[in-house]
Amino acid sequence: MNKYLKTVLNNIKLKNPHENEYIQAVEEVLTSIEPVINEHSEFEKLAILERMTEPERLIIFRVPYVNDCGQTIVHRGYRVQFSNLIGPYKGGLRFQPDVNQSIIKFLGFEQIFKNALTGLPIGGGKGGSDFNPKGKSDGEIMRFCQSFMTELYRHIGADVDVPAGDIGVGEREIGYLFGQYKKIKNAYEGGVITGKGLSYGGSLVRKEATGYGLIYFTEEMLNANGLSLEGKTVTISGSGNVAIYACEKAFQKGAKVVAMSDSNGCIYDAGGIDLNVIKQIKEKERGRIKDYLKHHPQAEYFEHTGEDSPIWEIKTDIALPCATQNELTLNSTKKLIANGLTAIVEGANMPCTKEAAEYFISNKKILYGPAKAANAGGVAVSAIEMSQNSMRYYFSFEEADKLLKDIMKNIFSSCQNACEKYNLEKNYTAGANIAAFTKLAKAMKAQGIV
Ligand code: NDP
Ligand code: 2IT
Repeated sequence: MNKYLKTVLNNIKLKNPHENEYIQAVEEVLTSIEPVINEHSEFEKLAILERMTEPERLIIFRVPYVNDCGQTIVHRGYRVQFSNLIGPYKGGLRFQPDVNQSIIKFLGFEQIFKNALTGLPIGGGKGGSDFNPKGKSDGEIMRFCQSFMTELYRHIGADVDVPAGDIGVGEREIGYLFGQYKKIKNAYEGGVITGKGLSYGGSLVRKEATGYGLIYFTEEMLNANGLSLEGKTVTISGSGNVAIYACEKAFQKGAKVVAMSDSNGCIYDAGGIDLNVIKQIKEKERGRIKDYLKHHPQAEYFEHTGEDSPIWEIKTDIALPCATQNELTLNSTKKLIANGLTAIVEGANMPCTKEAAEYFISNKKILYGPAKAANAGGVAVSAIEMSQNSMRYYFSFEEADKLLKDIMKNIFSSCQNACEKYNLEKNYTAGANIAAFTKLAKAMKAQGIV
C-alpha cells in the first residue's frame, strides 16, 4: 500500500482504537483509492485524507424522557457533522440500542461518499440514539423525539444540517421531530428534515426511494453484464423500509422474492413472498416476521440463533442484504456462492463483514453492488424533497420516480467509468469509492485549508 495511505490508516487505528465499524469503513475506502492517491502527490501535503476522515464535529448529548410508568429514562444522542464540502451535512437518524460513536461515525463517513455519488449538493452527516423504539407507546416515542429535538434543533437547519430517517426512525418519528423543531423555532422550515409525511412537506417516492433505487441499480448492473432481473430468485434480509420497497420493485421487475427476515429469524415462501402481509405486519402492526405463518402456513420460519443469519442459507440468484451492518459473514458468503449466487447488492449500510466483502470482490464471477452506490436512492430523494420545499412546489410520483431512476443510472455509470479508467474489472466497490473521492478531493483542494 502507498506510504501516505498506510500512515493515515495506522493513525486512524491508533486514534480510534475501539471503533471497529468506523475503522472498517475507512479501511475499505482508503485501500481502494490507491490509484488516485498515486496520481496526486500534493494530497499528502494538503492532508486531504486526514481531513476527509476527521469529522468536522461530533455532538453528543443527553436525552431524558418520561416513560408511561412515570420513570425518567436517560439516553445518549449523537450527531456527527462529517463533511459539508459539497452541501449541508445530510444523513439519517438511527434509534436502536446498539447505537454508539463508532456506528454513527462509520455511517457518517459512508454518507459523505454516497451523497457525492448522487450528484446532488449534499454533504455527509448521521445521528441517532441508543433508544429502542420497539414496544414503546406512541406517547413514549413522541416524548423521546421531542426531547431529542430540544437539543438537536440548535445544530441543524436547511442550509446547515438536514437529518432524516434510518433504522428505527420512520415517518412517525420524523413527524414528532419536525413538530418539535417547528414549535421551538416558530417557523415552518420544511427543508430542515426529510422523510416528512405527504400532508406537511414530504416528497412522493421518498418512502419507496431506497428500495426502488436499489433495484434500479441492480437492474443497471445486471444489464451491463448481459443479465436481467426477470425470472430471478431474490432473498432480502430485513423487513423494514428498505427491504419492503426493494421487494415491491423486484416483483414489478419480474423477479421472485422468496425470503425476508427480521432480527429474530427469516421466512421462506417458495411460491413468492406475499408483500401485503409483510406490510400489514411491519408497517401497521409493528409485529414480528414469524406472524407471516399465521397468514401463510405453507411458508417456513427459521429462527436466527447463531452468528450467521439463516436467510443466507437459502438458495438464491440475487441476495439483497437490507437489515444492518456486518449482517453477512464470510461463512454466509461461501454458502451463498456454493448455492449459485449471481449478484449481491447492498441495501443496508456496510452489511458485509470485511472478510465477506473481500471474498465477494475477489470472486470475479459474482456481481457486487456496494451500499454507498446501490442504496443512495433514499438520500437522493431526500435531496429532491429539500428542492421541493425550497420551490414550494411538488413533483408527481412519476416525476420523482423518473429523477430517482436517472440518478441510480448515473451512479452505476460513475462506478463503471472509474472501473474502466483504472482497470478495476468489475470491482464496483473501488469504482464507487474512486468516483466519490475524486469529486470530494477536488472540492477540498479548491476550498483551501479549513
Ligand atoms: P427499519 O428500521 O425500517 O428496518 C430495519 C430492519 O432490519 C428490520 O427488519 C430489523 O429487524 C432489521 N434489523 C435491524 N437490526 C438487525 C440486526 N442486528 N440483525 C438482524 N436484523 C436487523 O430500517 P431501514 O429499512 O430504514 O434500514 C435498513 C438498513 O438500510 C440500515 O442499514 C440503514 O442504515 C440502511 N439505509 C436506510 C435508508 C433509508 O432511507 N431508510 C437509506 C439507505 C440505507 P427488527 O425489527 O427485528 O429489528
Ligand atoms: O443511509 C442513508 O442514506 C439514509 N438513512 C438516508 C439519509 C437521508 O438523509 O435521507
